[in-house]
Amino acid sequence: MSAFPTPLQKNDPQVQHLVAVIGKQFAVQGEFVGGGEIDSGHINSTYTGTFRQADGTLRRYIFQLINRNVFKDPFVVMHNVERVTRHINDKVLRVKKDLGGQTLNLYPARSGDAWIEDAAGGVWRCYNFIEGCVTYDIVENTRQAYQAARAFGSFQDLVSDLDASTLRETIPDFHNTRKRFEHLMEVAAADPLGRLAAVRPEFDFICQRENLTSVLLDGMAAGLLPMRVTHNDTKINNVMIDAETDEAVCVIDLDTVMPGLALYDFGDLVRTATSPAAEDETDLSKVQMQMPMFEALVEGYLDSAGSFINEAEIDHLAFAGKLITLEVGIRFLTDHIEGDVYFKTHRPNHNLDRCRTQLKLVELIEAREAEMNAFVRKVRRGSH
Ligand code: ADP
Ligand code: GN1
Ligand code: MG
Repeated sequence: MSAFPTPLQKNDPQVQHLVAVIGKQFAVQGEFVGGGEIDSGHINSTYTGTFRQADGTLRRYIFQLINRNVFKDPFVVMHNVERVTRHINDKVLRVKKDLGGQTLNLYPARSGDAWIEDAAGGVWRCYNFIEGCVTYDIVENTRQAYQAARAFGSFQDLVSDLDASTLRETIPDFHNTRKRFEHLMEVAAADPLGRLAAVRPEFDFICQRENLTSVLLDGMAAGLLPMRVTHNDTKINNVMIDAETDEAVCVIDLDTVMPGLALYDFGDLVRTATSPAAEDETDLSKVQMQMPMFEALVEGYLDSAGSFINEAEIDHLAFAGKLITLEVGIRFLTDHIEGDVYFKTHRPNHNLDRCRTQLKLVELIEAREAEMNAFVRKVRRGSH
């Protein structure tokens, strides 16, 4: 029996036990042979479980514990995820007549529900494991950037006819940058752990850019930027990329799919795909805004979303990259000052380190924004 290409299995007995206990409550077939933890996301707890089928082959599944601190109502999250996965699967099936590539599917619990609740009240779900693919925390080449952007544009297209009123808001005001800014002001005023003094430069950097936080909200209020059903968490490790061909196969992490601006999705791609440095890199000289990556994102996104997004949206593509990077910088700094209550952290000052890379990237985008806008204009002219 051949091993799987990605080394996900860890021999931690606690993880093995956990996955075995959770796994048997879902309608997955076969005998449990092992489990492992995946620690790339900042929010949920994600595990993989491998099961031997009657014919001897191995099949993997994802078991995920929804973060209840972040998602106050996990059943609302499950409602949306069920709606979205069903919509996409029905549509792909109608158009392609088979599920050809791979799409994300929920496996129900043996009880018939789409989730299980553990003894501690934790809500778990089970997905098919998207095989043959990897996720990248850092993009390696422009092909991956192009593919990821095209995949998120296609995703927006796929959910464009999903009745937004049937989706619930899983995190209120998720991308309301102005409210994120105001929340930072409140947390800084309270300064519960006395951390503000040491982060004055970062705090001041953000305050100097307060005027940016309302730009897209104003565009929305003026009717220039339409609300659409969007993904809202398009960081690069939320798209599964074929390990051999670098083709984007499937968009994952659907917990924040809800009405939003297309620009939030494009902006987060810029944030996570243009720099060769890790989000928590402490050597800030490694943070870069790589123009070829930005160009590939624009091309990939316009290839799939260009037919439905409007002129005002296109005009703000580069700006959205800057804004979402600033927004996530604001969120990391807020969490640092508040005492690391939201994002998972793995070392002291982890959120502060993350904040610093974001603010550095904002600065680099500012320095090249005119060039970025010129590229967008060039592509737009070419497509007319
Ligand atoms: P979080 O909300 O914590 O970011 P994700 O849903 O993004 O959780 O999952 C974390 C990681 O687990 C992803 O970046 C990806 O590497 C892996 N993963 C999640 N779902 C799947 C899946 N269906 N198939 C394969 N890997 C997955
Ligand atoms: C979180 O879940 P994950 O790791 O894909 C966060 C995003 C942030 C991102 C920063 C629900 O994304 O909003 O942009 O971290 N997700 C949630 O890396 O808050
Ligand atoms: Mg994720």
